[in-house]
Amino acid sequence: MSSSLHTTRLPCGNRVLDLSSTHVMGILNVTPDSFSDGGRFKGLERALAHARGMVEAGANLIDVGGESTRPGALPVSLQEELDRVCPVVEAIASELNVIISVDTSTPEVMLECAGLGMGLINDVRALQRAGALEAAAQTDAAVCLMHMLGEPGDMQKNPQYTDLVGEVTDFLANRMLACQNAGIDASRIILDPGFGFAKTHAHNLSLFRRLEALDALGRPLLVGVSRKSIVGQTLGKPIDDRLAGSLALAAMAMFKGAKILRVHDVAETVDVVRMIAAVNAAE
Ligand code: YH5
Repeated sequence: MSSSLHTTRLPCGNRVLDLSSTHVMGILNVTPDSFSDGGRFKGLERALAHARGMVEAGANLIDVGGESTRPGALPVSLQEELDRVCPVVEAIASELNVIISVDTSTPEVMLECAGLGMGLINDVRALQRAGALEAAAQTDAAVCLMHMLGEPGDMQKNPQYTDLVGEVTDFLANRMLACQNAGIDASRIILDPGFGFAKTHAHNLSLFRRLEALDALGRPLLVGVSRKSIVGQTLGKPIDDRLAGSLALAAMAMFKGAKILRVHDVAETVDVVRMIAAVNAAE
């Protein structure tokens, strides 16, 4: 297990995340496919029930996302993203004891959700959209900066690196600097190599193998590999058959020092985390 130099508490709005242990972040999609039938109210009820289940299963964070980052997904208007995400954030904040992460690149969504109980801004574009740094700086939420090149629509066309780990590290270091220049203290930041974002299968595997190299940046790491193609391409299995592969990577990520695991299968991943923690705590 790698040692951590960073401090052990991450301020997340009105909550604090203790970084001396590893946490599970449950994924809550609020994209149209997730409320295709039944309309908005049914969608909200269903989202809340899903969030409730994940918290009962041991998730300490819920990641609410209203914009699909799937290649080929249609862009979402500001109003649509607000309409999808805000009611869910508000409902979770009023009912559940959990840190609410919002998967967004949109400054207006960041500002609106900050007032509704958001504790973490999870931006796959690392606050590169116009106004995003300034918006995040106006909140007291933590910020997850993720590595990606290009946009979700074109990122997988032909990703190339001469020094993958070096380039991911430099990108994240530069975004941390941009944050600090905008008034976002490093103590609020967590980092993510962005598995599946502008990376081939070989890139994903070698980046995962060398995850510890990102410790040089001095900030806690979030890892999101649940059900992703890193598992699917290795095992040749469809999305619904990727649980065991995802759990193997969750265990490895924890060993490599990751502090937050972003996953679909919360109960199973929490078992992995608890089991490893028990062995690590033994005499
Ligand atoms: C991430 O890694 N990922 S959305 C394809 C899949 C399964 C899952 C083909 N948001 C991340 O979860 N935020 C997403 O099967 C994220 N880190 C952070 N911080 C993509 C996703 C997925 C894609």
